[in-house]
Amino acid sequence: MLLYSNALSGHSHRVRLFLSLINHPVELVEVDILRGEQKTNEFLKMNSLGQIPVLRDGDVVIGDSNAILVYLAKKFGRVDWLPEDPLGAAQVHRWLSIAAGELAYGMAAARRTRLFSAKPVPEDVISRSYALLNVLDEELEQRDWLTGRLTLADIALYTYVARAPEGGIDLTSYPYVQTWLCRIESLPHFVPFVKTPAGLAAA
Ligand SMILES: N[C@@H](CCC(=O)N[C@@H](CS)C(=O)NCC(=O)O)C(=O)O
Repeated sequence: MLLYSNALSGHSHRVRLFLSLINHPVELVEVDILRGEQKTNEFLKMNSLGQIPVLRDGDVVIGDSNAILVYLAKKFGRVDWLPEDPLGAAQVHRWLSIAAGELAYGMAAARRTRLFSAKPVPEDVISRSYALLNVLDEELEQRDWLTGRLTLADIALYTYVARAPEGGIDLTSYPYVQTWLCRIESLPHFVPFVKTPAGLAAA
């Protein structure tokens, strides 16, 4: 199994984290996204959107971090991570949508702006980030895990919430979010995501 990824990519880390937690080996292929390796003709044949991560599993090639998480859970029959009952499945998919929506255009975008551009983080990105943090903190006050038990939902949200301070988003007023991050970091086989200079300066 090969994972085309980049060490600075939270979407890539999401997949690496899940593979590590289920103790499945993967070979990482580093894609230099700053030099545009994800836009070469060869790469576009794997993912026409020209994005990482991409998983290659024999003849199977899948782009999109959340799609890869679903593939892996299904392939390994891990109904603990992706329940099959209608409500359990819907609860996980709700958070996968939030990861691809409010999280991607909020905390992930804030970090990307601070890391890769000299421009300030736009106001709408900041307000979207705090709106999601308010929702997360309220929900995590009621339960330890996003859907009530540890699932792909927690994995999909973890990385960019953990590194929100790198985008200038302050987590100190969100105690339940912080406890949830620690809970994930305490799992056996947890692999950390890189801390960038922007994050270290913010810490
Ligand atoms: N929805 C995609 C988003 C992936 C994404 O935004 N990847 C970024 C790196 S974190 C990327 O490939 N950026 C380079 C580009 O878009 O050219 C997923 O979940 O995998």
